[in-house]
Amino acid sequence: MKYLLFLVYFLLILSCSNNNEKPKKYHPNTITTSTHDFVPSEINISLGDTVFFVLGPSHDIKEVSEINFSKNIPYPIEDGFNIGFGNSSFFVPNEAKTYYFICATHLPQMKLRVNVKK
Ligand SMILES: [Cu+2]
Repeated sequence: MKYLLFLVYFLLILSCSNNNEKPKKYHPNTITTSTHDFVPSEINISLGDTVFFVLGPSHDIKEVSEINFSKNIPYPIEDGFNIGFGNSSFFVPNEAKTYYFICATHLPQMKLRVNVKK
């Protein structure tokens, strides 16, 4: 009987600790950061979708033109989307096109394309 009680107690503790260790659930269209990359580095969405960003403390993100993206020039688009270091935010594209983003600190590696289709 004592053994059974111990077993029940043990299973209860185990199930509680499992609940605490569940990984954080992110929205499917979420961009995170890893070392010197956006994860994923390219995402395909539809007009009306929202892209969520969860940036690590050493990363920021700025929207740049396609030319600056390809030449690794961290010059942002005027009135473009941006998020400061380590912040979380979201972006709702208003055009069906490809949006280009960079983390200025980690160019030429850290780039992101958001492909928006109608
Ligand atoms: Cu970065």
